Amino acid sequence: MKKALVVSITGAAGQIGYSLLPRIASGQVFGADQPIALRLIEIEPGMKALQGVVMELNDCAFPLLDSIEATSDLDVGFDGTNWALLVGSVPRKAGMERKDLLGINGQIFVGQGQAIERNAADDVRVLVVGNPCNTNCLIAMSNAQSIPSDRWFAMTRLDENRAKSALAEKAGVHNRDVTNLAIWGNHSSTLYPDFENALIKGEPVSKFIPERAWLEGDFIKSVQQRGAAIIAARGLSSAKSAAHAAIETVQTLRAVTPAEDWHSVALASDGSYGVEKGLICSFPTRSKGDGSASIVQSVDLGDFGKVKFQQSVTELLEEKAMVADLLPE
Ligand code: NAX
Repeated sequence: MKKALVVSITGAAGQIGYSLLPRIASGQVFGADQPIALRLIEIEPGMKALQGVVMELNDCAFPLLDSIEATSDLDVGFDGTNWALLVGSVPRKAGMERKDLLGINGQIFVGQGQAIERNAADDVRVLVVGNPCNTNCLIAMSNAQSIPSDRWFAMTRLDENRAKSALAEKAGVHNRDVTNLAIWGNHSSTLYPDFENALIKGEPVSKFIPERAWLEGDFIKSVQQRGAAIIAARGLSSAKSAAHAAIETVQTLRAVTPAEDWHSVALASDGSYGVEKGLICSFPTRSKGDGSASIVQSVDLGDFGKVKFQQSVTELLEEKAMVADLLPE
């Protein structure tokens, strides 16, 4: 048997955690021969619900699940962690400004970044899901400076999947026929789903969907607002699709991306496309299968895409400025 891989998950008693945990424990994410040690992290008020989640995981009797640690102590939760999935955060409440949300969650990610730095395994990888995920990731990364910046990611895969599904439906093709769909920028209502470089059956999207006005208008809006549409329909925010996207993000980082395709994840900019170095921004990326990703170069965004991307990068810079006091030099 291989040594157990330590996977830490914050917000483990939440909705996304509930969908995510059985899939990790069953071997779907890290492989059918990879034992898993789960470290489930919650804040005190979530600990009782977390005990229930642990009981259910035990009742699944997963052959690959070596151990479960349920804790509100970050040093215990990130002890020896190989993969830290930072899902928990405080949701935006009525009347709360974006700046307030950034400040409240920012404090959480300072502590989590520091605890990861103190406790994680040498090969740790971190995926931030909790919103605002790009800036939360920036804060955690900035507070864990001994961990290389290429280990930190924020999730935009759900936006990629939403965009693919919307294009497939409009074009009357299967989701798998849509490839090379990159999300550029922030995971927020400014994100840019790049329909100009996406392909359907290997051909430009415009061949299947000639209505440029729909692509520039309703399509982009529907991807940007999909989270709100799910809340309106379900009364709860996206959870199953978010958990699935987190799983696909990890799987993609651990596999070689086919040379002709790419996937979206937000990662520390290396200065590509004029984005400030270190800003956690979503790009088209490929992985070599080693748990890292590199930004695909020379994608031509076109005039429309450049404007949209710039708007989202500007928002990321504004968010960064709002949390400047949480970012050590
Ligand atoms: P829930 O409110 O169901 O669960 C969140 C859990 O996090 C709660 O159990 C809470 O007690 C816990 N928590 C809060 N602060 C914590 C802390 N400091 N340490 C540990 N646990 C903490 O939310 P859920 O639906 O699971 O969503 C989780 C996060 O994912 C939210 O921030 C949400 O906005 C974000 N999302 C991000 C998406 C993305 O694409 N990046 C999409 C889905 C989702 O909206």
